Amino acid sequence: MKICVIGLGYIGLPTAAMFASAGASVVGVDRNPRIVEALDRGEIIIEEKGLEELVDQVVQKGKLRGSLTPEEADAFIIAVPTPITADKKADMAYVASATEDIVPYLRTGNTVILESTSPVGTVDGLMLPILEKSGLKIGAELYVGHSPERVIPGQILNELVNNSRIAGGINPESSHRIAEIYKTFVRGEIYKTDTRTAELCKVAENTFRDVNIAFANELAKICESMGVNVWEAIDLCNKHPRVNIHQPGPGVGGHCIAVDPWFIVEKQPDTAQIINLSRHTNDSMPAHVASEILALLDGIKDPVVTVLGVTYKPNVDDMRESPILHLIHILRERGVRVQAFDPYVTDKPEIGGDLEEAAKGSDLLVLGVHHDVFKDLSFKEVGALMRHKNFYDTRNFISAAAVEGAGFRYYLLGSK
Ligand code: SAJ
Repeated sequence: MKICVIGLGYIGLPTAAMFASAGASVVGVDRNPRIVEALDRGEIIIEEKGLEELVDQVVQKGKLRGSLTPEEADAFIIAVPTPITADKKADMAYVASATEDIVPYLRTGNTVILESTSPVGTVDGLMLPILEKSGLKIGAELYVGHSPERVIPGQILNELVNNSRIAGGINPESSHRIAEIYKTFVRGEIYKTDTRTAELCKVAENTFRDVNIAFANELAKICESMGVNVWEAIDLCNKHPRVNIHQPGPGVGGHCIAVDPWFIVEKQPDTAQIINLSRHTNDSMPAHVASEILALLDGIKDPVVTVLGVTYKPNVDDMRESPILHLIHILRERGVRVQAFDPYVTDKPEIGGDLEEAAKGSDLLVLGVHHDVFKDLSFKEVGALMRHKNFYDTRNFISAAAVEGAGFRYYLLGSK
């Protein structure tokens, strides 16, 4: 089987490598020559556990190679970005152009699979009219559908193989063919359904998490006013066999959970009330944390804050939609000098460089992201460099005892 994967990002590249390691002959297509050239050397330009080794292996075996343009294949997988515009609408330009790009290479018996997270109706309304230009009979000579990924950055290779997934075809034969293609490497169950259901499931899964986190964040604000520690309360609530409240924090980042709920709001603005409010609740968290921090700095002249961790979540290098970047921006706008340190951000020396530099003269240390390495921080040494020893934890990650023992005042989001 030959597979052509369009888009070599966080999803396309690992997927291409998985198909290749399962024995398929794979061509990975990207418009960015830097990605294609790196791939042909067996290298990658993103950070993901185990991915570079796997890519190198399959490239050496001749099973995976890069290309700037598509080629004839048995199956085409579209894994291009679907970002949101400034007015919170899905930008489907990459899906449209990737679909246009493959049309000249389509042959009888091919399967086209959209992996990119997309608003309901994308396959029917956007892709099929383009694919019809191939002259092939859709559903009889050309099989089409949506099979969204469910993998979590940091665990992509493991989850690609072991998670269950959905095969949503435009007709049963398309669903069947999509399932057979993924079965080559997926060990999880593959559930067949129609295309619109598959599209809805993907955005609903991420929206479930967003709404649940918004609930946790709202509880955090409520607890601050009521003198309750939200973390302890949530922990105890979750001892109930049917309760699973997520964790509060400084906001929701990444290119999935902070984005996908808008795809539902866009299509059903009058009905998607809870979803809309949850997005706004989570987006309000950086400003909420900033106002808590400004209150702590009250009375300090020319305040300096040190932020530990700026990525969108722990133990990854990805800063896309990071709420911590918003927090830093708000604090700077309010006249606070902010110095940041994140050991994962190696390509920006002013952030990835030096904890000592970032802590020098600071009045408050803010834990923005709970990277595992921060557990080993010596608060004694860091505190010695600071002007005032204050510590604010947005993640309930560092114990009060650890920082208070080093002479810090300890503050925690969601508690008073
Ligand atoms: N977060 C919280 N509280 C929580 C959990 C997460 O504030 O209890 C924040 C994180 O700090 C981060 C953001 O949410 O800023 C998103 O992180 P995440 O780990 O929840 O999810 P992603 O965006 O890395 O990956 C999600 C996953 N979706 C679900 O768990 C339903 C993943 O399985 C999807 O494949 C991925 O989106 C995607 O590509 O759509």
